Amino acid sequence: MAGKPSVPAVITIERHILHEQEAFPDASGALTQLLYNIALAGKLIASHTTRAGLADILGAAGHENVQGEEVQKLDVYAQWVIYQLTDHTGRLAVMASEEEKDIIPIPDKYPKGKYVLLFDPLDGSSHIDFNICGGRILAIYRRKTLSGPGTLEDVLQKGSDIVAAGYLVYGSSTMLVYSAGHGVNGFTLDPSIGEFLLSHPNIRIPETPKYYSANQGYEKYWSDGIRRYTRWLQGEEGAARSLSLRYIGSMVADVHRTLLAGGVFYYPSDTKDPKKPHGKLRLLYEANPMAFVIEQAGGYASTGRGPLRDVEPRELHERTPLFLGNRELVVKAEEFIAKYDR
Ligand code: FBP
Repeated sequence: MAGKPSVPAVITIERHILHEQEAFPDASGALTQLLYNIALAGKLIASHTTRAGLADILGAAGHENVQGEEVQKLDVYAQWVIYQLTDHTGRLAVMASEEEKDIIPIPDKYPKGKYVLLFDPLDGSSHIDFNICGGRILAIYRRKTLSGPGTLEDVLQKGSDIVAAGYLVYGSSTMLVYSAGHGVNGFTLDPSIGEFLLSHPNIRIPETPKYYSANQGYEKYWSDGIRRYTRWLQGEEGAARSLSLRYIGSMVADVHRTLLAGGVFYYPSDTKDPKKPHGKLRLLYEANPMAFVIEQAGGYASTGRGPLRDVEPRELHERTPLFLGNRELVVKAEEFIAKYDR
């Protein structure tokens, strides 16, 4: 093309997704379109979170979810947007959400597709009231059942079967970070044109970790192995170095920082709440998708006793202990737990 201007290439998320699809000549394009639906949902939600203080979208919606947690107005909106943008496309067999008690069927009037969408519509939603970033987490699987409406069997899949996963973080800028199994890429929403543009190509977790991230306010409820591991991260227990602590309490934000700066994020099991012996984070909607992204970027994710993505899910809303980040740091957690928490 004559007279090409000397400006950096503008790579929209559509261009990137289509480029990735080229690697699969037999691809139907359904995954491509589904990822594009998810990006569009991200823009709609961002248009609300960025104006949250002005629009009647802050605060509680006045009812509790299946986890017994107070549902935020933004949770309801985010859930509705994702459903509205994906229920009629013929790309999904079934969905499931952290906010919904049961699986979310595709309406009878719409065709059923080959993919399954699991999502946490707005993680850390309670933080948005304080202008602290929240985000959305999602994972896509291929259905296991042959045809017709998807079932629980299609939803209860191991993290190792994930086809694509990612998250949106609604922070100083809105970013979409995802992987379809060929590395991790980050896109920033340019509000002036309303488009996600490639800003962080081929993200790799830095070899030199910088931060550890956990809610140390719960330390007294942690096992001996996890307390010693935390002291090791602080430079004790024979450690060669110490890491600095960063904890926002919004998983998307804490994991995003861990991915870009290196380190470890962990939410272990604890004795704080006998009803939650396996920690707080949900295996299907939070732990597995983030584990897939971190491992696609060269890191590792564990329950503390082994690879997280090998866990066979038994229930829709089961919780799991989670350690993810630089492999050497997560393996060290496994060592401390194996040595002190028999
Ligand atoms: P929600 O999905 O209900 O928002 O809860 C998840 C979460 O907010 C995570 O984002 C975060 O990592 C964790 O809970 C914080 O929990 P705690 O306040 O116990 O440290």
